[in-house]
Amino acid sequence: MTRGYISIGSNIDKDKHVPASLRALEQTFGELTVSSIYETEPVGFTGDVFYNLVVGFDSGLEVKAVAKQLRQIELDNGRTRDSRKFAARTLDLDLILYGDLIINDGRLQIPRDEIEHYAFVLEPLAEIAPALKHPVSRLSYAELWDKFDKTDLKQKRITPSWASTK
Ligand code: PH2
Ligand code: MG
Repeated sequence: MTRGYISIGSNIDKDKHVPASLRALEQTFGELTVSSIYETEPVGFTGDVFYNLVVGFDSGLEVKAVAKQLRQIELDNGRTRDSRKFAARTLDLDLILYGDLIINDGRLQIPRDEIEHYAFVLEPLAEIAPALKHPVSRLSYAELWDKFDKTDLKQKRITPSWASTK
């Protein structure tokens, strides 16, 4: 089994798409480790706020098969073919880590650069996997988050009503 981490983002109907994605991921991979939900300002464009979170899972699948499952869950949740990076989206599931795998083949980038660049990925990852080490820098996610420039940080943990009994 390999331990993987997925970054989840939604800024369209997010109170529907985020819980639906959690149910689908649980059906696909079994028990998940789920971070808090962070309400974050869009990075790179102007628009509605996002929910962002990170989940950990275990899988015996090959990495490409995992990526394929995630694309299917996105499509099942209203994701359209507009693949512009800086645009509103119903559901974005990014595989950010898969064990210590390092891959960059034009389609898959693991570990994703976003881990080190975006607080909306790093803070929830550091919350659920503080001692885990980045496969390239070998720094833990707690260390990376500690060093992260938090000037003008525009995100906060929230508890949507659907998550309050978790
Ligand atoms: N995703 C992007 C671009 N900008 N901003 C926030 N706050 N959250 C995201 O998930 C996000 C973003 C591209 O995937
Ligand atoms: Mg993304």
